[in-house]
Amino acid sequence: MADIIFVLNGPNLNMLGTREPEIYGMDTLDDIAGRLEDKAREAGVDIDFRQSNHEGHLIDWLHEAQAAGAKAVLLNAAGFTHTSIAILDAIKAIKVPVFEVHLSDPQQREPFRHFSYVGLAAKAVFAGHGANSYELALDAALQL
Ligand code: DHK
Repeated sequence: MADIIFVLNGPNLNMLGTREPEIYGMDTLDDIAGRLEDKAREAGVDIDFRQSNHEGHLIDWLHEAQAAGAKAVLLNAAGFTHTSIAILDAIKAIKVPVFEVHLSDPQQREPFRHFSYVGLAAKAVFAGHGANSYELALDAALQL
């Protein structure tokens, strides 16, 4: 069976393409998923790509990644990045390496985005490269 990598997306990322395009770009989440799937297929890896606006779904899916034997998780927890101790705890509760992903660079934005709970447990952070941040994170995950 092929290795699997989970790609988990948090709140408002379903709005990509029309959501503040000057910050997040014009790509939709489906565009991003398609590119990741193409890249993963070349490497013989499966992608399980999901989005939810609900914190608990992201936590359940982090647990599920471990149960499914996922090789890595790419996580854009979006706004929960900066608020969720529960998501931090979920990352710490699993052994699967989690790569933090952001389209924008939160360090260059409002001060309330500078702190990341996810970053306290993430293996690496890929931010500020638009949709390409996901592909850079996938490259890193594929090298594990
Ligand atoms: C996405 C969001 O929705 C914001 O809440 C984060 C992140 C940044 C991104 O750039 O992908 O602050």
